[in-house]
Amino acid sequence: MTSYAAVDLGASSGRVMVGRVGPDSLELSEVHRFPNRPVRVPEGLRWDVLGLYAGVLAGLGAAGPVDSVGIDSWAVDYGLLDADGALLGNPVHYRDSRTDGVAEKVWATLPAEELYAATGLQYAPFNTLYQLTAARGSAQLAQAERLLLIPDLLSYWLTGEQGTELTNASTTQLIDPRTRDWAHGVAERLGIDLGLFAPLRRPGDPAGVLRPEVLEETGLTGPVPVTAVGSHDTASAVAAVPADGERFAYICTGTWSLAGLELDAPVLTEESRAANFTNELGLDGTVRYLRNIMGLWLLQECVRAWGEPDLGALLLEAAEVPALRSVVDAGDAAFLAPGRMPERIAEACRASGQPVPVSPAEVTRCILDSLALAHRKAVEDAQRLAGQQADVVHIVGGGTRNALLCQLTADACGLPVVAGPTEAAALGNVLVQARAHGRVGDLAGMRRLLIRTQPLTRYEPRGGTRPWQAAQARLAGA
Ligand code: ADP
Ligand code: LRH
Repeated sequence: MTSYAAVDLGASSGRVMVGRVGPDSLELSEVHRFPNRPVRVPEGLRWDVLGLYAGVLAGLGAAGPVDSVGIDSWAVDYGLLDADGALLGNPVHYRDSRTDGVAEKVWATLPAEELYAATGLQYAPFNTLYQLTAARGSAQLAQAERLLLIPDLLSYWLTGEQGTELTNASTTQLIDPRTRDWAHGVAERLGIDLGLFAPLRRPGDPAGVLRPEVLEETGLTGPVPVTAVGSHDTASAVAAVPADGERFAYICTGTWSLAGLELDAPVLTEESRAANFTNELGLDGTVRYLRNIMGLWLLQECVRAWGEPDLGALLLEAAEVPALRSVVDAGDAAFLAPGRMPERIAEACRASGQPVPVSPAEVTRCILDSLALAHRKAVEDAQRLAGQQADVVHIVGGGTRNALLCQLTADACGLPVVAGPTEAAALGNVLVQARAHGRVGDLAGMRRLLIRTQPLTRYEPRGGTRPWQAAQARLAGA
């Protein structure tokens, strides 16, 4: 039996999990969970990265002896370091408004079509490329000698060593998905200095050992290696999709819903760009061909506005509300910023001439119907655009705890849904470490181990997809 600590930082919470891997066993236990709350300061919305690092240290302290540590987190965001290697300010949150209107300026230099053909990344205002453009001319960027993506920054603090892990680097929009290396031409044309980035490393590469001070603070006994994993949480989560030789689609559900297919090569067509599909890089030469959907963020923000009522009770009530009364476009970037979410959802329903949901149960039902509808559209579009069929939809992540969402997704897609594992990102993180240390086989072997060891729930589609087709048409015509 070997043990691996997986640090998994989602946009809503961070956790340190310990995975114990045997020849035919895989057990995951949570040793520490801590909230991840953005902080609004006068200059904008920021991550409390020191608080997160403190949570990581506390988690490692509670983990007990481990053979290795791996870190994954949400994508695109970064910390800047000065010439002494010290952090320059708090990392900017991807929901900060500094990127408003920036994409249009970028496209004036490098048209959106060319940018997509070179990077395969969907348009999202927060792609690192747009963030760096927004930061141009700032005192902080002028002083920066190094840029580290969030998991790489934490890894640097733990080990003293710097690198840029590839799966997460692919969310910067500065990577060519065909060569799986930097898109030098894109960076040059936009005046982005690729010298800011540390050398690329790949999942499974060694990433240093815990510094003596970290060993002392956590009570661990060295040497403890840190191993690069799929440091983009979605890369780790997709690695842990328990699929066995089937033709599958996946939906990683948490703060976001990331819905699509695993491919062998990127799809860089104009049709794919117009449909806003992204080609992020996964394990072993795979491509995560998916669409970003606003996800349970919509519900998180409503629940916050309603004073944190009990989620389980709310979902039971929502299940009793008539289906598909009103739907909103859950892919719409208009829902990106925090605040006033129940009102914004009501406004979107009113604007499209649909009944306006009023009670928390009605708003919740509207959100879940809308998410299921967006899942359907993404799964359908991905198959068409990539020319690859799916017979089953795997749902992983926090949303697997929402049985109503899983069932509605099965109904909307007209396909069986297999839900689980819930902590997919942490499991993918653990398995990549175990593989790097020779304890599990290839990606297919990792997935077979998950099927044998993790609890999964199957949802069969009910009632035909007609009502969903009608709702989709209603939304498209609105
Ligand atoms: P992230 O990694 O983006 O922070 P998670 O994968 O942890 O997100 O998923 C968080 C979401 O999981 C929450 O927004 C919530 O909607 C859902 N969730 C968590 N616990 C429950 C529960 N007990 N019942 C239903 N849904 C839940
Ligand atoms: C999910 C996620 C997603 C990104 C978003 C910024 O946590 O990594 O894949 O698009 O955060």
